[in-house]
Amino acid sequence: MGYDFVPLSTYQEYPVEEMKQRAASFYENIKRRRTIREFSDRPVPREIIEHCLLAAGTAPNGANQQPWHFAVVSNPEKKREIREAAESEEREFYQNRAPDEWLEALAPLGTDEHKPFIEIAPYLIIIFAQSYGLTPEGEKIKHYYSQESVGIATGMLITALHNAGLATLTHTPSPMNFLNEILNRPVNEKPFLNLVVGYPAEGVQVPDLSKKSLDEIATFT
Ligand code: IYR
Repeated sequence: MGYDFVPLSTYQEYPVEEMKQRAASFYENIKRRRTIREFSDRPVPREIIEHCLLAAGTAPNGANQQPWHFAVVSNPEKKREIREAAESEEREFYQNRAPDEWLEALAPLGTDEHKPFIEIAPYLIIIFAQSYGLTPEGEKIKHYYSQESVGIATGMLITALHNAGLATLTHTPSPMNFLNEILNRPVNEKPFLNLVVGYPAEGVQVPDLSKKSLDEIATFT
């Protein structure tokens, strides 16, 4: 009942010098990625989104269960519904739910409950994690490492979109269960992230922050 095993035919080795160059140039490219909070309404061809989703779908994941669903939203009416529901949760978050410590951590970013980008950006990709699977008969199938798997796929999606020349925002209104209702997703799927996708708004500014050094993030033994 297992898989057939076939020779690995897709792996590509590069000469060491080329590897060094590729590793360095990938870093030079990915370090240009910045989260933005203001988007242009310029349209983006759907084919680009499709290829980036296919890239995300290649992510390593628990038992190859591929426990994800990507709900791509471009419909203005749906975007409006999502904005309204998200802003209402965010209002509650900023006014009541968030502990002072959390608000203090967020203060340097200058975020608030207003989320106009949800309607302005050409695409929202709502990523759902399937906490369990369902057979056609409605029986539950246990999923393994679904959060980790979806996290990895999301990272690959963000990387693929950046590589294509698009900007993203990882938006996490909390709670997000309103997304199941608006997008008609089943109960075994839990919203993981709202990934806002498009071109940056003209003149957009980003916080002048820095990333930790290699010494701070890694040890070699
Ligand atoms: N979801 C809220 C709050 C928020 C939380 C974290 I952690 C951030 O890094 C950014 C925002 C919002 O989107 O405003």
